Amino acid sequence: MKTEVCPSMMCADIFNLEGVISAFEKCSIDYLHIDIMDGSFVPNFTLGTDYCRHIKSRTDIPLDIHLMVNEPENKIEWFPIGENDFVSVHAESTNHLQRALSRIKDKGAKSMVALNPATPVCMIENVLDDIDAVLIMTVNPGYAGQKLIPSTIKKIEYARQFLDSSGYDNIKIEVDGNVSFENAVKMKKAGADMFVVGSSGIFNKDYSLEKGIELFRKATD
Ligand code: S6P
Ligand code: MG
Repeated sequence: MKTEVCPSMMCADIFNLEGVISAFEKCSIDYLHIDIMDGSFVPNFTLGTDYCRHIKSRTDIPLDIHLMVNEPENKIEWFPIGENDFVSVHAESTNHLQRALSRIKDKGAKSMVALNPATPVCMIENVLDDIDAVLIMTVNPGYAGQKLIPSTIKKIEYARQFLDSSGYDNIKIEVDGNVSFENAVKMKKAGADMFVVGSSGIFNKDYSLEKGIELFRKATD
């Protein structure tokens, strides 16, 4: 599958969002990854519904909304989403995973299940018909700037094999957490398709976003 680059907007310069989005448009970025945290499912607060609305009114780049909130099934309708957008919900965040996924589909968007590093891949076994992608967290969610949990590389490999052997080779794998150029090469080899790039990837004060994206694409080609 084609490598898709999804910059993490929580790492973007909040005082220059216009410049950041223009740079991403110029580079034809695939998705804008937007982290939503509720201070309960994860120990932090980040971006919210108004932020998504503003971004959506400014650009046609599809959104990749990562919900790190409890009971996401009751919050999906708060977000401005359409057919090109992805929404991910954590398997650990709800007793009603299938309901949450079908609510995303009801809004016409693409659905994704996110798995914390300790959550096994088998959690998706009974929702394969309800998803377009699996998000393998390669750090524990909550913060940018963390170190990769090494066992997650094997987990990506396992997830790819599991999906392919179950007849779901159309389901993409996204990776999120310490997706540096070096780690991205390993993740790509293991079977990742969508890469959330943050402070260890393209948001780097040593070069521009455009340069960072160019280097990232070269590294994962
Ligand atoms: C973490 C969040 C992520 C981060 C991203 C940051 O809970 O889901 O999307 O924003 O991982 O990237 P980095 O390179 O700083 O780890
Ligand atoms: Mg994220």
